[in-house]
Amino acid sequence: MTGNAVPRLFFPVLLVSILALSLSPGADEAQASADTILFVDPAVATVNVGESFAVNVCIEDVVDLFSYETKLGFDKAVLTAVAVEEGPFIRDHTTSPMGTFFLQTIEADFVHVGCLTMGKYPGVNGSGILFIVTFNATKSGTSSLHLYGSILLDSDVTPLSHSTVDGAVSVARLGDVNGDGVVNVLDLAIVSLAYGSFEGEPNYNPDADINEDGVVDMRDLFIVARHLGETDS
Ligand SMILES: [Ca+2]
Ligand SMILES: [Ca+2]
Repeated sequence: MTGNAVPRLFFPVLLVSILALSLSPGADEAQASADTILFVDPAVATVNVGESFAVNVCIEDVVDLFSYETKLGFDKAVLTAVAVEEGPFIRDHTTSPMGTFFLQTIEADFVHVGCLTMGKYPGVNGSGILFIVTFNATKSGTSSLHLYGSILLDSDVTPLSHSTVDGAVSVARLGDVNGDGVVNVLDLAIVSLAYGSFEGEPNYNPDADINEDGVVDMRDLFIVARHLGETDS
């Protein structure tokens, strides 16, 4: 009925499997792939309140990636996760005719993602996109996009060593020139002080040039006016 049923069952099973593997002989021979990086792309995103945007979670320089699991945390005061979809890295490159089994849960402040190659087939080498998360920006502020609890497995079901690099998102309210969370006469005044100025001139203010076309004019004033009264609180 809901998409949550399978993943909720799956993750404990995966954890038990990994626990069992870690107790079995030879499981501590983790392959040293010091250069493998799990990272968020883009590293820094800037969006406006009300916009949705997507980030990729990517892998770099991996050898024999068979399956993985990770969480991606975010600030629920600023962002809401709305969708998670599988990326092409394993899905499009695995030699398994059964492909992959991809699963995800969306929680208030993190997404939990797992992917299995189905059957006994080699893992995938190289770099690419593991999955894509779509967010809605709900309020102005900043949020880290924090990768944690990540486990990468090779085709012997041995954990692969790797590092992680988080991303960050800055959410602005369009028209909130001074960034105080409300669009009001203060923001209009900042635009009017720079009104008529071109980039490079002394009274040009890049914050007031909201559409970033190199001049502060009626277009910028209209953007503020259109959002007048909007507030984070
Ligand atoms: Ca303001
Ligand atoms: Ca402008």
